[in-house]
Amino acid sequence: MTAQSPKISLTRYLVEQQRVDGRIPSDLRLLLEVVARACKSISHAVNKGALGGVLGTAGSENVQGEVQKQLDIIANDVLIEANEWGGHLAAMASEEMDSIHVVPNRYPQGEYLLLFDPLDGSSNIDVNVSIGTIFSVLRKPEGSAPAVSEQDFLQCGARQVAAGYCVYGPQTTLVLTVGDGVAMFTLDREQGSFVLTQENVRIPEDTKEFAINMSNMRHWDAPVRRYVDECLAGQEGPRGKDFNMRWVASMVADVHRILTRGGIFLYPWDKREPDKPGKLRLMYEANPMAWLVEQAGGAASTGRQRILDIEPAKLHERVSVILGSKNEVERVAAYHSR
Ligand code: P6P
Repeated sequence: MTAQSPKISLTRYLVEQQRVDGRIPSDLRLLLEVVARACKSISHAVNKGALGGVLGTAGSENVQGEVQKQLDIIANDVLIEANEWGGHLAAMASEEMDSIHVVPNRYPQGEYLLLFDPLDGSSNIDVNVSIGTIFSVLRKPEGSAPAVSEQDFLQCGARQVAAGYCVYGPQTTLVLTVGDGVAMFTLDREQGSFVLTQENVRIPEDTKEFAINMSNMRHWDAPVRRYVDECLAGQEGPRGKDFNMRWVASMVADVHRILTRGGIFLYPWDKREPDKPGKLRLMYEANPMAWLVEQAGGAASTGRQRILDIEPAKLHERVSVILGSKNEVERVAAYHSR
């Protein structure tokens, strides 16, 4: 993409993609454009920071038992309100809501199900570090009852029809896949629209950069411990090369870096809460990120299975996440199989 080439808006990109292979029916195009507009509103609220009186906690907890930030709730409300009226959705599910939100009877219902983490990385909001919105789109299952239910959402990640995130950082960038590669759109604040800035995103199969919260090292399982120890051993160790480490503690920021320059991200199961398979949520964090990474030539595993193959049992279930540069993810998976 050169500076002289015409600016391709998100709308034009979606229309032209629809012409190519019919992958984006008009209702799905409307859904994606509405989500993008909601992300613009969220970006505006986030960018105000202290000036908008929106920092700090809301004095409540979400279904995960986590303290909610004011912006968590604002972002959730923006996405709900933006997506209710369009007739493209049957229901929505959010990290910030215990149960699904069915489109009210005063609006027509559509065939799509939208899941989202409205503002991932909340712990970074008050310290001005990049955060983001993550979303996943499923179809309401064929032959399901007219009344949409939570059961309709329990589909493996391989059945997503669209997935993406919007990162609120130095730029506000929307990253999207509908199953034909990954495209990135940067918000042009002068025009107020998302403009295509990269397509056919590819993750290098090898990397020298890993992302993990090192403070949990004593709690990790042996395969993860072995992998990280070998990275830390560097040139003189079994990997024969030095590694760099990053940990933003905002999945959207870490994944955006990996999509941009490669790397491996690990948030594995650990002994702190042995009954939980991991910290991150399958339906609206791991699945959309796993599809984006695979669509960019990377891999996404729990260490023992492909994330997109997991058949969910609960809407808010958690999962161990190892994703990024294909050869590194496969190495960690191999250590789990020994
Ligand atoms: P920790 C943010 O709360 C999040 O869900 C992800 O965005 C991030 O990767 C992870 O948790 C950070 O967790 O334990 O390092 O604070």
